[in-house]
Amino acid sequence: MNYEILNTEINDGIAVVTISRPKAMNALNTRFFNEMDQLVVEISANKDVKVMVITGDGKAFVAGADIAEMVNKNSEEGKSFSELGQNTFSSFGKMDIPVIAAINGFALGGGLELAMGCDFRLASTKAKFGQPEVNLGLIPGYAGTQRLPRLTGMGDALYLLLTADMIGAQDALRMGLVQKVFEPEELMKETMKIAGLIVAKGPQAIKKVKKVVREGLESSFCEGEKLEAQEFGTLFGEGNEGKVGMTAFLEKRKPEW
Ligand code: CO8
Repeated sequence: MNYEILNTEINDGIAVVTISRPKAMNALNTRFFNEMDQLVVEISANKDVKVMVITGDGKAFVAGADIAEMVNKNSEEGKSFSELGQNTFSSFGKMDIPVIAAINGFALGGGLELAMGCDFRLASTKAKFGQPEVNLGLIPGYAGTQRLPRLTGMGDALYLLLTADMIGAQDALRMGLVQKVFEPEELMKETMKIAGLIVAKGPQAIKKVKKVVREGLESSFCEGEKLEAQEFGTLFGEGNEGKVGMTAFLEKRKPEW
């Protein structure tokens, strides 16, 4: 595919994907979703990539779904556009590798929903967050109504959804919407450091942490425990990662995955 909106650079096991439609504040259109779906397939098939980072070009991370594209949609088309984005953002959670959002600027509406589909979020002190859909007579359509309360709790989620207030990085940190905040010029450097920590770990263990946490949250505690025990067990046995990691520890050397 010829990518027009997504620029990808792969170095040292980390794929940095930059969303670039700066004239429209990186707003999400159909072309974006088609490109992202294809990229997820390609990155998932590339065994050299251990972490994916998503960031934005210019002063926005993503300022939402493309309002100019949405304005003329009818009810059926609106629903399809919602499902298109829901599927794309859910696909990040199904990838074996962690997906990190590096939020450089505005993360509004669909932009915040994109970030919430990632495994965790790092932000610049300049980042701004909000769900401004009610300003437009809309509600979030890319699972924002579902992911936001799961991340922040119901009070902060309903505050953001009902008031459309745009908040800064420190408030987002307090709400648990982002995990760390850095000065703008440090954001990518620090993101790469954090991604590098993950690259060095056992890839099977990383994959299973993500799977057990995500699937566990969708099931009961007891079912989650069973899944954990089952996946824990798979890491033992000849040649499996647990043996490699524990043997390396006992022999006082670095593991070779
Ligand atoms: N869609 C399309 N174009 C946009 C968007 C957007 N979401 N955001 C900004 N732009 C465009 C502007 O129209 C402007 O274009 P032009 O230069 O041609 O006039 C350009 O980007 C620059 O924007 P501004 O001049 O407004 O820049 P400012 O720095 O003054 O303001 C803001 C930046 C605060 C980000 C402002 O642009 C803004 O408020 N944008 C809209 C934010 C918003 O409401 N986002 C939510 C959109 S709805 C949504 O995301 C729902 C998701 C679920 C959809 C479900 C499917 C049906």
